[in-house]
Amino acid sequence: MYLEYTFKPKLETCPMRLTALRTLLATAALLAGGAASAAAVGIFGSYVAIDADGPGAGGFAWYGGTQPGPTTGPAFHGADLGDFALGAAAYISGAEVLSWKNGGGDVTGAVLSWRVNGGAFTSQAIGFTSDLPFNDAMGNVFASTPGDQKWAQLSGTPIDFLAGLGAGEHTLELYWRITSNIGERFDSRGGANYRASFSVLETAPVPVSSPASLALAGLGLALLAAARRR
Ligand SMILES: [Ca+2]
Repeated sequence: MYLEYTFKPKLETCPMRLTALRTLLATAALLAGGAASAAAVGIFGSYVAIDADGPGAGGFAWYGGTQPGPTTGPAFHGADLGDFALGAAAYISGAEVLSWKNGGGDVTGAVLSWRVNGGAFTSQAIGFTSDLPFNDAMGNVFASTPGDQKWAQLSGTPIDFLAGLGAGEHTLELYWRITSNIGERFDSRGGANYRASFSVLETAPVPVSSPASLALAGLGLALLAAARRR
């Protein structure tokens, strides 16, 4: 009762204090509203294209970093890019970044950074492609959120990520980032980056289902049978 008695009269008898409180609350609300509409940018989609046979006739395949969906492709992180012959070429043939912006934020560029087996990253600019509407690498359509942009013109392609590699297990590691008027924003799995593995073989891998390999297998069996008959 004592607390109630001392507290209530103070507020009721001090209109100046109430006015100050209301002003403070209004100011706080204004600041909160200002913060909500402050400049912001980010990445909501990221992809990389791998052309596994390099200059060969085979095309590229898209792998996803951040995939906004609903249609998605294979994740780059954790992917096995396959076995390659020593001296062969395999390309990073494209990359894509989907960016968003609001409140005065302005995205000024996109970048793919990659490296094999650690060491220094090589950075390639990804040039601007389109404002809304656009499709992403998986064919998803984006048409409704003002400020969304697509970046898909990867500089320096094709990038031969097998160049100079010896036989063995290797890791292709990469991340995407955007530059903006309020700094860089990364798509890098929190700094851990996206990593895919692949092998370089001493000799050319022979597809087991090819007619040539079946013929060789047949010849081997014939030789084995001939040897057993001796
Ligand atoms: Ca190719």
